[in-house]
Amino acid sequence: MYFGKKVENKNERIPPNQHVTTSFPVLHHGNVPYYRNLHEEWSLTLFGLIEGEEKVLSYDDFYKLPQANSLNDIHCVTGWSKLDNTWNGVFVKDLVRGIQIKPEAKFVILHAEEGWTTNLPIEDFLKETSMLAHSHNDKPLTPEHGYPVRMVIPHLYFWKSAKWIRAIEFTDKNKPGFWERNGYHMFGDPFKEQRFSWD
Ligand SMILES: Nc1nc2c(c(=O)[nH]1)N[C@H]1C(S)=C(S)[C@@H](COP(=O)(O)O)O[C@H]1N2
Ligand SMILES: [Mo]
Repeated sequence: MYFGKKVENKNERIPPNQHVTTSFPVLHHGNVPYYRNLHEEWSLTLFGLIEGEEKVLSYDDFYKLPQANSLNDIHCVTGWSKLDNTWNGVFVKDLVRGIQIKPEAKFVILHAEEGWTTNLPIEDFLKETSMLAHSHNDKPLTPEHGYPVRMVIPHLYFWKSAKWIRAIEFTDKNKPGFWERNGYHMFGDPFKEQRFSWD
């Protein structure tokens, strides 16, 4: 199943002041993690405003969730856009099927390796196009691009798409993440050019 807009005129898909690249730039703060044994070194924790205990998924648990494909465009706040990306992984709606999110949860904080975080409203996290991806264009993610699992939130600037994701926090407060504390926008809609906090 492919999600994503099939707009004939590609120009309509390019947000203002973005240029299209066919390469796949690597952008992040901090170090690339290298895992030797995913079963021992990787897990994904869902915590915060959910009913019951926090939920910890192992690498195997994650791969047992319904697997899907998604097709979309990505837009980096530094100015590049990359069209027609295929991702394989688990849609957020399938990830959260087994948990009960409390109604007070209005925001989500994505936690990655080394304490890196990003924040977004819960409805954007739960959008049908939001995915936890393990592959890009039919190949497993490379360590630089987020192996083993990264977030893909295609409708927001790509800094919201946490690489090396390790936990998802459901919260009632919109706590700024790493780039949001460093001057980037709390929401980050590329079509409204919400790059910096003052935009
Ligand atoms: N964990 C983590 N995820 C991150 C970042 C980061 O610094 N750390 N940078 C973000 C930014 S600014 C961008 S543009 C994309 C880049 O993803 P790519 O390197 O796969 O192109 O990752 C996002 N996810
Ligand atoms: Mo970015």
